[in-house]
Amino acid sequence: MAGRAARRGCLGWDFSTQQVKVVAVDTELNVFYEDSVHFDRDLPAFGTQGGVHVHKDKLTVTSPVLMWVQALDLILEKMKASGFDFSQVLALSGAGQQHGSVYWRAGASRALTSLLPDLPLQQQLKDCFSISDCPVWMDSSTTTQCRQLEAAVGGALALSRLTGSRAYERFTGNQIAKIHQQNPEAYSHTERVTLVSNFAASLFLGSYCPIDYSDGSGMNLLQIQDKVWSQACLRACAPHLEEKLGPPVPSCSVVGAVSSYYVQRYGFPVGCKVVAFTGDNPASLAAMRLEEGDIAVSLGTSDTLFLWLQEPTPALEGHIFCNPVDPQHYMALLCFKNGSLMREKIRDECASGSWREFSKALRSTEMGNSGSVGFYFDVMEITPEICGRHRFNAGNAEVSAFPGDVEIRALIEGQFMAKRIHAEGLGYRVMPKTKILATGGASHNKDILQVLADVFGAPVYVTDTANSACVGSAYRAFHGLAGGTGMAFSDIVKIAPNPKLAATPSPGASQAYEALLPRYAELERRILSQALGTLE
Ligand code: XUL
Repeated sequence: MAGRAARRGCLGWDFSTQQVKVVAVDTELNVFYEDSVHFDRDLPAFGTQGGVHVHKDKLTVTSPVLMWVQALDLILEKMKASGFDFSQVLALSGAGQQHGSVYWRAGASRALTSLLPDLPLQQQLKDCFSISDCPVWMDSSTTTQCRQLEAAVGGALALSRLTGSRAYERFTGNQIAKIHQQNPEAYSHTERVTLVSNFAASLFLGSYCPIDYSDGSGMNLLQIQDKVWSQACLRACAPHLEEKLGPPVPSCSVVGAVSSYYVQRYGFPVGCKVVAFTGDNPASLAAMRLEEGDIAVSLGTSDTLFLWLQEPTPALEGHIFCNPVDPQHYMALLCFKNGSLMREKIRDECASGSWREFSKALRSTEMGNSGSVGFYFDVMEITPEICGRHRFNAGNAEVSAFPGDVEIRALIEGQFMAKRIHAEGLGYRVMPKTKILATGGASHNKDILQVLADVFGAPVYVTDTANSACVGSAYRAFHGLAGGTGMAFSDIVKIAPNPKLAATPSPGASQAYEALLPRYAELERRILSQALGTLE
């Protein structure tokens, strides 16, 4: 314990949907302490499932704000009880589930700035919120507000060009608009609206912490190019919103020092720096140490892509956020719903449920699948909005079935071609130095990763992303400590362990996919227009 207690380092927090987590990372960038408080299990009085309450309409999803406050009390007490030496903490930062919002009642600022060290936070902040159940990212009850916002700024694409995304139900501007429309009294009694990320940072600061550019990009309110609130969007959502949000700041800003509450109650050093908190996805990008031209592919239940972009072209799909580690640049997030479940289905149908057989099929078929192309969307896909299975032979004629091994390759090539095409649609370009970082269940399968390397023409590395939002936050704390904006994040994190190389493009890969990629894109357009009924 003594050895552990003496390590100097930074804390990285994650206020996620199901739990609050923390890691401590030392100056060599090794994680030396982790802890968590699980909402359902450790705070059962709030009666959440998976950290949330799904309301009767099935669309409204909220979390009690005091559960988050109490979770912070609990985790700090756990750390103290385990002998964690807070006096060695140089700086801290954190992440929050994106899009969720917290409504601070008029007068809350006073309570926040005058916290008494002998009482838990929860006791002192219990009357500080004008809305007790905060809308979170799983909420999809704001379709009306989304349409209103898009109409107010000239349509979905105009909104996307301005804010990085078309209107999405979970995005905070639409959530705020709903609260203002349905609960105007609570809204008018709100002095500050924060995201989950800067709510958590405010608890540490003992005063309101600004929203950072990166998480602020998930609100449909921030002009991502100019980094200022869009007056048109603010006006469309709710009155007096600009003063309730406060000005946004670069994600690597040092926003202040921890409140004396933490110094006196837990022994944090006086002046321990707080670096702006951000969203969990931006924090994960920092943990993976993505750089310009890199792409991270999480192969899970659904597949997610994170891209580093220099010049984004916002579209009707996907999200562009300001980059959390470099304020000049951007990141994009793309979600593909048909991920592992679809791969498992085809494995069961065509490879007797065996990954070994599945891999064998990938090895025994050729890059480009002799022209056979397939789309496999058993559930309505998000990117693009297509449903069903569609197979095409080399002559672009739709066919009803493929032999098993062709089906397997068509599925995996199709999934990765879709990722490349839609990433390119947002302005992404493969560069000579591009790395692909793969994570998630399917990243353990070398043959699947080989197809990924071939389709993108770039090497694939595997990386462990357990606790990535926390670890990325701790890295960001080191970055802020070293000067933030004036210092390259990559220089700070270069000593962190490198990901493992798993696959390099096969000879001839770029030729094989050069022609296939535009064909895939064209067939996708064909299916989409058929679905829309615009083809005779
Ligand atoms: C991203 C999103 C989720 C949450 C999960 O747009 O809604 O990934 O950030 O915590």
